[in-house]
Amino acid sequence: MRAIAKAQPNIALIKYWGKRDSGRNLPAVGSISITLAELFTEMSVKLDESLDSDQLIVNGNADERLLPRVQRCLDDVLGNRRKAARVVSQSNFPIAAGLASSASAFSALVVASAAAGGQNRTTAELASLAGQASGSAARSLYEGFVELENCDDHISVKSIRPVDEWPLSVVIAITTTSAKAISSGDAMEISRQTSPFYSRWVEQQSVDLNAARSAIAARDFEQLALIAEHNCLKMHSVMWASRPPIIYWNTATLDCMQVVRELRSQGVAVFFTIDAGPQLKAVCLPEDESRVQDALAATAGVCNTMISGLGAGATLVASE
Ligand code: 2P0
Repeated sequence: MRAIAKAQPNIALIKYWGKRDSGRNLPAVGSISITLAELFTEMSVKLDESLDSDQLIVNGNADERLLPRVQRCLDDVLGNRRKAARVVSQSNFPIAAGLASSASAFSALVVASAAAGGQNRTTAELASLAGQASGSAARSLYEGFVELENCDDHISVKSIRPVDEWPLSVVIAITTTSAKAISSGDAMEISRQTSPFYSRWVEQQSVDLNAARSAIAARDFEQLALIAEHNCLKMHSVMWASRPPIIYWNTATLDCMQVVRELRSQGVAVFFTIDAGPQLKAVCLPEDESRVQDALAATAGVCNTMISGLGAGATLVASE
C-alpha cells in the first residue's frame, strides 16, 4: 500500500507546444527529448483508509495548489473509488521554473501509485497515464533519447537511442529560481488561440522530427544542434507572437544564448535549448562540459549551474 518511485526530468530537443485535445491532454505535435540522469524527483505514495482526505507534501511543505492535479492523476491510475493517499515528493532541483519538474513528478507519481495499488502495468500504459497528467511526463518513463509520437487517438512513446550509445552532457544555467508567471498549459492554450504562427508550427513539426531522428540515428551532433536550436526558437516565436505575448526569457537567458553561440564558433560542440522558463540548457559532448559550465557560470545573471548526463526512465524504488 506504499510505494516509492524515482524519475528524472527530460529536456525536449524537438518541443511539445500545444494540445489537440485538452480534455485528454493529447499533444498537438510529436516531440523528441533526452532524459536526464542527475536531476530527479522521488515520490512516495501511501494509500491509507484511515486518512480523511488526500495529502500532498512537496519538498517538505503541504501543497494545496498542486493537490487537485495530483488527485486527478491518482484517480486516472487507481480509479476514483480508491483509498485516500498521502503523497510526498522531493526534488533535487528548482520546481515550476522551466526545469521540467512536472515531467519527473508525474512520471514518478504514476509509477508509485500503480505499485501502491498493487497494479502491474506496462511502461506504455504508465506513459499514457503520465501524459494525461502532463504531456512531457510521458517521455520520462524512458531512457536516453525518447520520441513521443502522436497517433490517431493516443500517444506512443519509445526510447530511440539508449544512453550508452551516445552519451551527451547537459549544462543547465539557472537564471532565476522563482516560479514562472504562467503555466505552460495555460501558455499553450493562449498560443493556440492567438498566435498567427501556431498553425505553421504544428504543420512543420514532422519536418523537424524527421531531421532530429536522422541526426540522432547518425550521431550527427552538428545536425542535431541546428535542428534543436531552430525548433526551440520557433516555439518561442509562436509564444512571442501570442496575445498577450508569452515571454519566458530574461536578459541572462539571452546572454547565455550568446555564450553558447560564441563557444560553437570556437569549435566547441554545444547547442542550447530553452523551455517554458528562463533557464538555458546547453547540450554538449561530455569532454566539453567543464568548459561550457565555466562559460555559463561566468555569465551575468546566472545564479547557479547544474550538470547532468543522460539517464534512465522512471523506476520503482520500493514497494511494501
Ligand atoms: C516540452 N514543454 O516538450 C515542452 C517545451 C515546455 C516547453 O512540455 O500542460 O508541463 O502539463 O501537458 O508537460 C511543458 O509542458 O505541459 C512542456 P502539460 P507540460 O518539454
